This record gives sequence, structure tokens and C-alpha cells, in this order.
Amino acid sequence: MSDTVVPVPPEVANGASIDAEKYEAMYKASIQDPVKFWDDHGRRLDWIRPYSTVRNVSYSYPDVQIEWFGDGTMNVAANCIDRHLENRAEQTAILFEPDDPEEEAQHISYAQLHAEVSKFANVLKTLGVRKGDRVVIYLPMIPAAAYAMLACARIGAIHSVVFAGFSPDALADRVNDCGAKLVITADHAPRGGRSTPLKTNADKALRRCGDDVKLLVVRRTGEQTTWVEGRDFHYETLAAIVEPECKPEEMNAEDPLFILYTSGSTGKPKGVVHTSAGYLVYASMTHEHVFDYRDGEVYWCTADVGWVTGHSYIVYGPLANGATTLMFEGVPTWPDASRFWQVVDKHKVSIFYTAPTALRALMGKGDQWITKCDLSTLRILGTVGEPINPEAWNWYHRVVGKGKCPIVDTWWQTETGGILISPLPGATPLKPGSATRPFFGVNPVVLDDQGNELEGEATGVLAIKDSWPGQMRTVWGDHARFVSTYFEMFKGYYFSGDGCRRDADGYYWITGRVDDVINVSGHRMGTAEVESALVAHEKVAEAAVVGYPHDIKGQGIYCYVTLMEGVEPTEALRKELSDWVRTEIGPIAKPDVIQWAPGLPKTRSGKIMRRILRKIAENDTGALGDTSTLADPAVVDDLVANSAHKQ
Ligand code: 6R9
Repeated sequence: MSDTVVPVPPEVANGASIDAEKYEAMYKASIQDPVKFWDDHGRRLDWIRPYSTVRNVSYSYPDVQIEWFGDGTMNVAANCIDRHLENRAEQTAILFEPDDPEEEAQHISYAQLHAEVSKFANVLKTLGVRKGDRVVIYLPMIPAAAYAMLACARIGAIHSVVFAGFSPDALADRVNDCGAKLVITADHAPRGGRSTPLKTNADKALRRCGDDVKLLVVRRTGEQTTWVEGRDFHYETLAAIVEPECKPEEMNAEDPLFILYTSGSTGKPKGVVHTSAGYLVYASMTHEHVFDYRDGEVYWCTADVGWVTGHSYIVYGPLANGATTLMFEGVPTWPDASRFWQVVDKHKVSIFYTAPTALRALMGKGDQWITKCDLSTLRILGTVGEPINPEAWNWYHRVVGKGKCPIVDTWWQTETGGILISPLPGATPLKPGSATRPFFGVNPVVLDDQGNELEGEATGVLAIKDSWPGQMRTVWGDHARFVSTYFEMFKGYYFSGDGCRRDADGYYWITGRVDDVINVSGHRMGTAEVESALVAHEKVAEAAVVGYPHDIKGQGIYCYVTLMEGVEPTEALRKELSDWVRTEIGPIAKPDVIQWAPGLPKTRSGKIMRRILRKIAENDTGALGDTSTLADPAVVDDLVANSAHKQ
């Protein structure tokens, strides 16, 4: 951790929406009187029926309840599109940069967005989708993904976007869990010069879903796909015949907007539910202030719409603010390692928001990929998804930002809906590696293991003392799981699952997960998910999975596998298991290391001691700690002797 402090450059503070003094005053007001604060800021939306109640929140276990602006009505899509038509109909809303740099970029104005989303909404209606129905979106990073999301919002359907890198099985699980009526996909997904057969994946998934689930196929590459008559529909055919106008549905503030599946420390991924108004107030307000967004600027978040970052900071936040949001279909390293910087150059990007893992990968390719591009339009840089190491931070600041762009290191989660801890460019002196200070209305605390609040400089777990409008409301179909995951261990708080340190200046340094969730290239993965994929293989008797430090990915996936009696541990089998996990979950879950484990370290009650497995994976075997409670301490010696570090 570094002690360096990077002051706010005067030219950044100048004209920023929030300076240091304003931050202190607004932050204090937001904590002292949250009702007054959010009563004022909730009005940033256009309401159909304005709210009279600001909040109705109880963190009291087990009767947790969270409501914001509960008696107001509005429509999210109208707030992201219609209300901008008066003043910015011709301004670009979505700037689409395709995977292939030879293919032309598209500038979609707010007027065009309005027409496209209205049409899409009418297509959904034609297929029988109604208010409250669930629609799964399995699309590449193309404008149709944003149209589909906004079309659902327009008619009050609840979308659940599934990252296009997920396998057919993962897709089927999500379709079934939320009871979706319709899946929206594309023929193929081009990415990095390769193409994923999305429609084929969706076909495989739907074999595991109810017969009544329909499939809407958007044309992306035009390649041939198989077709199931009566179940499959071409988007373009229907779009050509529907009405062009679609009146936005009047939605209650607390009607669900979307479900997004995310990994936890146990069991299957859970469907995080976000509702309409509070989510949009929070996403738009954080987008405006954390990125100091100014009218007319091109803003680029490199995430995928399959993750929460894509929801809040490609689609909902920027569009609610009338911004120009860049959507990029490709990858940072194709056709070469200058792709990101060429896009910044070509589209004169002012604000650039990406993940540390991408920065580490690009840093390794050398500075020449950057210096040949004109990055002079860049004003603000951001990171999200995992802690950023000081080397990557310094490189980002010096080489990409030429030492003049503040870096906003934004800490938040799928569950939080928007950024909770982050610098504000015009207000917060930076410390490389620290997410710095809380956003308005966010009251973080550091707790010890017993749940006591620690004062001043402290290390412990990060919890939030009170609700903010963007907070998730429940787990789809399982409110008890919501309560037990986030509110049981530390009563009266929202428990984040992250560890953290607060320094003498009140800055927060996130140290990573304290549960069995690992963070691979900024993607969250439950070790339990990888384990259950492994044990589903007929040759595997038992498996334990932990994270270990990885230079590029942040964390890598280290698997200990015990084979069935009589099965030979061969290199071919190692590859087979690795491919197996890849097809069961998706490429992001592919194991980095598989170590054969004749036995796993267990307590006498049969609990796997992950602490020990983590140490071996981290190659920190001098500090294995107390192994006396193990049923068979000898297994540890075998694992240490045969660890990947000893090979
Ligand atoms: C937005 C997003 C959430 C987990 C979170 C934490 C890690 C995210 C971070 C960060 C350190 C940051 N995380 N941002 N850690 N510094 N700036 O990433 O959501 O996919 O749900 O992941 O990611 O561990 O708990 P999600």
C-alpha cells in the first residue's frame, strides 16, 4: 500500500460539479438527515405521480425491508429517453464501436433510441410479454442489448441479462430460476475476431427449459442458424410490422426493474433484484458526480452489459443523464494491444472507466501501443471490479492519463446497484490503491469479527449502516436468503463480504473478499460453483477450490481434485476436467491449476479446512497454522509436496 497522496489538480476542481468543500457539506447533510437529502435528490427523475414518502427502511433482523420513494410512480425508460427529446433529440445517446475496427461505428441519437426502443417494446408485446413478466437477455455488446433492456423497462417487464460468455447450462439455470417467458439472443456474437454461436447456445439451454419459453433472435452477423418453428422469432421480421409508438407503462417506484444473477459463497448464483426509481436515482446521481460528467462529452465504460457495471454505467446512469455512452463490442487486445486507445482517439473519449485486470494485461504489452494514439481528450479515468495494485495505478495515471487525469477507484457490488465508495474528481485527493471516501448517503463502518464498530484507523470487515436508494431489495424468489446472506451475521448492518482498512484520513482500502467468493479478472465467482461443476464429472470424487494471487487476473482458480477409486490422474484427464468446467459454467471459470489430491484436509467433523488449501495455493506453506484439529494431518504434507509451486 502506498502513502502517496495525489492532490486534486486545480483545473479539475475548477468547474467540477462537486469540490472539496461542497463534498464535505453535502456528505454531512446526507448522513444527518437522509430523508431531507433524498427527498431533494429524488426529484432528479421525472415522476408521473411524485412521491410523498422518501423511505421506509428497516435493517432489523429478520424483518428486513427496504423501500424508497414507495408511493411515487414513473417509468425508467421514459427517464432515460423521452425526457431528453425536447433538448437533445439529435445528440448521440449510444455510440457503438463494433468488434472489427473496419466496420463502421454507429451514432444513435436520442430520437433514434426512442424509435428503436418503442419498436422493440411493441415486439415484446406481440410475443405476449406483459408487465411483471421476466425476459432473459443473452446478447453481445450491441445496441440491441440496450434497446432490449429499455424496452422491458418501457412496458414494465423485468429483464435478466445473462453474460454472453456463459454456457448453455448457466443460461438455462437462470431462465428457469426467474421463470422467464422469453429469451432474447443473436445469431452470433463477434468478439476479438472470433464468433460465439449464441443462438446454438440458446437452443441447447432451452432444451432444459419449459416448452412455453420463446426465443427472439436479433440479427448480428447474418450467419445461418437452426430454427424451431413456433418457438423462434426473427426480431427484424416482427419489428417491420409493429406500431412505431409505445406509451411507457406507469410503474411503481418499487416495481422490479431487473434481476441480475451473481455468485455468492454458497449454492447457486442468486438473483439480485433491483427496483425502479431508487435504483435510477442512485445510478444517475453517482454517474454524474463520480465521473464529473459534462454535457456533450463522450463517456466510455468498457464493461459488458452482462454485469452490473454495464447496467448502471453503460445504460441506465448515463442515459438518465442525457450523456453519450460508448458501447464497445470488442476486446482490449484485438486486433492489437492499441485497440482501447485507438477507440479513445477516434471517438474523442473524455471519461474512460475500466477494470484493473485489463490495465495489467495492457501494461505488460508496453507503452508503445499508447503513445502512438492521441489521448488528449481524456479528462477522467476510472476503475472497478477489484482492488488496483499501485503499479497498475501509477501506469494508468502516468502513461494513459499523462499525469493530469484523476483516477476514480470505485468500490461497489451487484447488490449495491451503484458506486458506494469512490473519489469525486474535483473533491478528493487520491491515494493509489484506495477507493477513498463514501458517496453521499453512504455510511460505511468497519466491524470486528464480533460485529463491534471500530473507530478511527481500523482493519476489519466492511458493512454499511443504513440504506441508500440503489440497494438491492431481495433475492428473486428467496427473501430469506437475502436476509441471511446480508443481514444475519452482523445485526443491523448490510454486510458487504469484503474486508477493509480505514486509514487515519478516513480513507477506505478494500482488501478483498472475506468469504468463499473469488474475483477472477474482475468477475465474481463462488468457489462452490466451480466445485459443484467438478464433482458433476463422473471421475471426480471430491473437489475443493480456492483463489490464489495471479499477476494479470488478480486471482486465479486453484482446484484440488480427488478422483474416484481406480481412476488414473493423467495430463489428459487434467485437460478434460478443465474443459469440463469451461463448458459447465463458461470460459471465465476455467481452472488455472488442478492439483490431484489423494485426500483433502478435513476437521474431524468433516469440514474442509480451506484456510490450509488457500495457504498452499498461495505458496505460503511456512505459515499453515494449527493443523492439530485435522482428522489426518498427513494429507497436508502430500498437498504441500505436490503443489503447483513445486512442479
Ligand atoms: C461492481 C462490481 C463486487 C466485488 C466486491 C469487491 C470487488 C469491486 C472494487 C472491488 C476493490 C474496488 N470490488 N470494486 N474491490 N476495489 N474498486 O464489481 O460488482 O461483480 O458484484 O463484484 O468486487 O470484492 O465485493 P460485482
